[in-house]
Amino acid sequence: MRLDAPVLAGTDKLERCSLRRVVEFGSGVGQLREGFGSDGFVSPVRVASEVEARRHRRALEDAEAEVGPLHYQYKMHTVMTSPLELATHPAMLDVVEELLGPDILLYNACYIVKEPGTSAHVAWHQDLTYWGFDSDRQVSAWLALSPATAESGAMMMLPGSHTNGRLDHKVGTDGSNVLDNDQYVAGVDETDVVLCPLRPGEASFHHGWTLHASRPNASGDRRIGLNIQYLHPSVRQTLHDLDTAMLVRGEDAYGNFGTDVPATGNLEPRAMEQRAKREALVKGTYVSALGAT
Ligand SMILES: O=C(O)CCC(=O)C(=O)O
Repeated sequence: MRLDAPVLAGTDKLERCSLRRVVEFGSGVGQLREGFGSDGFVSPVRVASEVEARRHRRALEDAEAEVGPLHYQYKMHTVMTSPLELATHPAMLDVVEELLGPDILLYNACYIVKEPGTSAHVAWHQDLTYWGFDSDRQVSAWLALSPATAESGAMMMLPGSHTNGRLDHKVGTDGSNVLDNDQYVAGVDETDVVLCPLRPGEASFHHGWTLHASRPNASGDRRIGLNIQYLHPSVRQTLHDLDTAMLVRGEDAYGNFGTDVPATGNLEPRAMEQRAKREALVKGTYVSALGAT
């Protein structure tokens, strides 16, 4: 495993850090906006109950039993009703509305699964570096479907890093970095890192320039999250004219994206074929967007 950054002092420090910034939805939307504006993320926010989260985990695992691993596959909300339901959950959209405004496009929903006892990890990176968008009116959500803890490799965020804009990314050759091009930001100072532990059904929300990463899963359970990206409709794709999204709240006065079709069933072959085509297009453009060394 290569993380290209100093080793953290220990999980105690991480857990203490995380307690400084507990935000419960309902404690005041101003607080959400304020935390997001100053830190570049808010966490944890309860979006679904643990019972609901268990049901959604089962939906994923039933699908995996049918078609194999679904880790890091794009636009899963176009082929399965469970991620669509979560990505359009009113509690989820209420938070996104506070952060992005009343008009919301759903761009992507993608499971990120770190199996127990593997070296899979996520290196320090910024999301917006490689999506090709012309603006940062975007929010990333990460909804836990199993416990995300210090042991299982919960996400770590660097508060305030979103104010520095785009940082240089390198492209590595480490197969255990979950990211598509093994991209990473080198030499991140982890002194002020905040761990974002989540119970099933809780979510974190981060800005596209926020530096974030996660360690391997050393627990006995799978660490499963649904990663969801939302955009303001004014955002434009600069790499090509073929990108798609789905209006999930408010209005789209811009028409910058083609339309993703929401899943009406599970793993329906035509929808799966379309999803695979979209994924090939998106992933094919990332390398040029990355402009990494
Ligand atoms: O799943 C992880 O640990 C990292 C996810 C991530 O990079 C993201 O949600 O943007």
